[in-house]
Amino acid sequence: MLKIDKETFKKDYEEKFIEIHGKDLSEGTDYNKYEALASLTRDYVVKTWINTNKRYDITREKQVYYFSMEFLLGRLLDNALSNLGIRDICKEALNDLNINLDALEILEEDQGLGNGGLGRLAACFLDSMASLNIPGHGCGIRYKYGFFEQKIIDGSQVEAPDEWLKNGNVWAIKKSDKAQIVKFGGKVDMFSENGKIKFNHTKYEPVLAVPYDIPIIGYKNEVVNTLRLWSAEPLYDEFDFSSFSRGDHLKAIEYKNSIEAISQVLYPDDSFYEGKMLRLKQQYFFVSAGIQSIIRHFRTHVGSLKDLDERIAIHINDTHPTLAIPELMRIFMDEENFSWDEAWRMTTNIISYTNHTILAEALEKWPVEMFKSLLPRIYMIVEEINRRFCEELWNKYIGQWDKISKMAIISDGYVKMAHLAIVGSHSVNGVAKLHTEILKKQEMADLYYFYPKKFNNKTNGITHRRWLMRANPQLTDLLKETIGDSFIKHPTDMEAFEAYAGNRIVQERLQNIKFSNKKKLAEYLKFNQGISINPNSLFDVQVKRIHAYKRQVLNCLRIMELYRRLIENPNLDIIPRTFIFAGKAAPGYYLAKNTIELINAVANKINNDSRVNEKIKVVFVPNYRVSVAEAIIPAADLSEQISTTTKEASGTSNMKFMMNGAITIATLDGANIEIRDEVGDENIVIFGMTKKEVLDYYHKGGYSAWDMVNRDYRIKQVTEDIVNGFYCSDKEKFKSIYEHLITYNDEFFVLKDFDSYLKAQKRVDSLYRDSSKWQSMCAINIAHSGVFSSDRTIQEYATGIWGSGYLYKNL
Ligand code: 26W
Repeated sequence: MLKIDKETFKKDYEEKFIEIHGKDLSEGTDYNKYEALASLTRDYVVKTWINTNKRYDITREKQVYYFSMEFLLGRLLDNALSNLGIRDICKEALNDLNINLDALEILEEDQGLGNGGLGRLAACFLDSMASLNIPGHGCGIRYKYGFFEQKIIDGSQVEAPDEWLKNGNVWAIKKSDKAQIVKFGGKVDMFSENGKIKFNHTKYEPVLAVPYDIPIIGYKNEVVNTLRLWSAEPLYDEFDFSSFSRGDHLKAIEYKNSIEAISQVLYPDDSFYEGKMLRLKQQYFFVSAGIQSIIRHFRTHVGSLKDLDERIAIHINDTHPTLAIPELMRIFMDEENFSWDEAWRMTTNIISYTNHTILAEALEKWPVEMFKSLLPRIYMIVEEINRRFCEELWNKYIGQWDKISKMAIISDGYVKMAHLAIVGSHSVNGVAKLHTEILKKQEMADLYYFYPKKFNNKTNGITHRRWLMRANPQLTDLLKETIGDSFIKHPTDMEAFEAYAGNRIVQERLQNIKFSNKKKLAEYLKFNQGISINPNSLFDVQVKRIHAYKRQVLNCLRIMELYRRLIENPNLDIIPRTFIFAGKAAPGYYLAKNTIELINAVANKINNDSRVNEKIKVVFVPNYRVSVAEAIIPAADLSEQISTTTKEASGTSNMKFMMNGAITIATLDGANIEIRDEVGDENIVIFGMTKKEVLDYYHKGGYSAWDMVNRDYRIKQVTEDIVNGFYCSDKEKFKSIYEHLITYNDEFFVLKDFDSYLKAQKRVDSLYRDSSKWQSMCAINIAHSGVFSSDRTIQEYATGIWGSGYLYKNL
């Protein structure tokens, strides 16, 4: 922990301000003040950062590298101050200077280099690794434009670029001396040297990969790990200009643009794969740069690469960084002269892989021709991995050609990345129990039976430091007052809070804390959207990416049904509710964008109908991101986790809501099942189809959306309301939603689950009426949320997969 007193801090801050702005503090804008504070905080971090790295070099403990296309960090200032243990001193010091720390913190742009769950998980994992003294670092891409900014204009999503770097970024330090060269295209010739086959790669396009390092600060433990993000720059020295006429500077500019494009944008597709060459280029770009820099580091600090697999572990976050496997093979063989067998042994020992989705449309497979032309040497290696793997398969499954071609890495003209990831790693994990079961028994069954020992489960988690301690300081204080502060280091100690579930004073405190968070959110929405909501109503929240399988449409349909009932009977006795939605749709995903339009049209109609306004309101909060989640989640009473059973690999917002004392209404999908197991059936509201019912329909058919419409007048009414002009004079407007439900037979069983969902919502109403009962349920949820801290998850990865984190602790 950093030791600093208030006066020193004040002096440092004032000096820093003058140094970077060249003017007096009194002349500064709030943003100037934020910049000075962030910059000073970074200075404080740097010393510990250097020391951590030195220590790692001395102790030589195993280093973990978490490779991910996405890191959704959010804001960093508060996190840095809290983890350094100087936030209180800083707050007081700034107060003396008439500066409000909270007001400065919200000026920081979110670092939003991720789409959703997978990217945020990577960020939580970095936080946990640093806080648990695990030498674990991130490796990814420094996109110039992060995930797009969502604006809602006339009820529709409009995308604007996220220019998160426009005011610079104090956290990242550019390390030009650690730049690497990544080679694309060209040709590869084989030749023989001293009886060994060698490869000569020529006429390639060189790209300079320049790292920007971001400190990842452990919680009050003197550990600062590194997130290294790579940026693409042209490399004129190496470029072969001979084919251009002299002075053809247009070509040079074209070259520059094409290189810079590599780290320009984050693909805004979540769970939907498109075979875009640029994405494959991004993948190889950061993987190759990352691995080269790791190897270079070990060459300089350790010398020999022999037994590198005992010194490092590389984890690949979904298949996106799978090229790490052939890239390691290439370096071991072509540059370090290891034999195939030795290179393969080390590579598979080093690599481990997490699968995050079973949606078929999300599984990456690259056309062979594209792969080969972009990465000729890497393709040769993948081909050889595939050849050897198929040979093993032939020996085991004699004559079963269909099975073998289904399992192969290369088949039907594609390279299947999940297969490569499974064959080339020692561990394959799913992210919740059900998901892992489905991976093993359904999606990857053949590969599972071939490699049963590789497969394992690691249920996701979230960092309680950000999602509880930062997002909900009042609840944190209540926990400290009641059960002490051991839960900060040992989050499962929160279980002790269960003893207070029946305590009336604690129940009242919980209610007050929730009310205060709701009031804050209401003020935020009033300020940003000009909408008034009632903090005394039940806040019913669904915030996540907009996707058909997550079923925002189901949520919307039941609001439409309730609205119909309220019009018919304005005295209907219901708990007043505010329905809150937020989430981005992939720009090319028409149905998802249409869903946003439907929600906004429903909101528009309901919010302007004075007959029902005292009872219901609908809000769509634009531009959902980490900082918005931090404002919404602690204010939620009800957490909507209503995906079609089997489709949500885990979910992580479900855990964030639970930790903040919301009650979950959920299908038995993803980690909802484990939440149910933790809190018991009486403290969660479960509804919907079972896994077996869903799988049976998918395999055997027999489901009819029309039957649902004909059997249930409410379903008939709400589906008609989508297209009869009730919400929008343009009857065609929501046609795609209607067709998805009816014409295309409701792929995600929205109508099938409708009745059960309505009944569950009714149960929510009656539970909420008994305030004491409700608060005790909230307390039990909070008490059991500790196992969903990413500290638990990371401990499981460290001991079960990476074999890391021992050495330092035993010193
Ligand atoms: C190639 C396009 C693409 C992009 C992103 C395919 C797949 C993805 C991700 C794997 C999607 C994703 O974020 N999955 C989510 O991962 C979370 C963390 O494990 C889970 O909690 C969510 O259930 C899962 O949808």
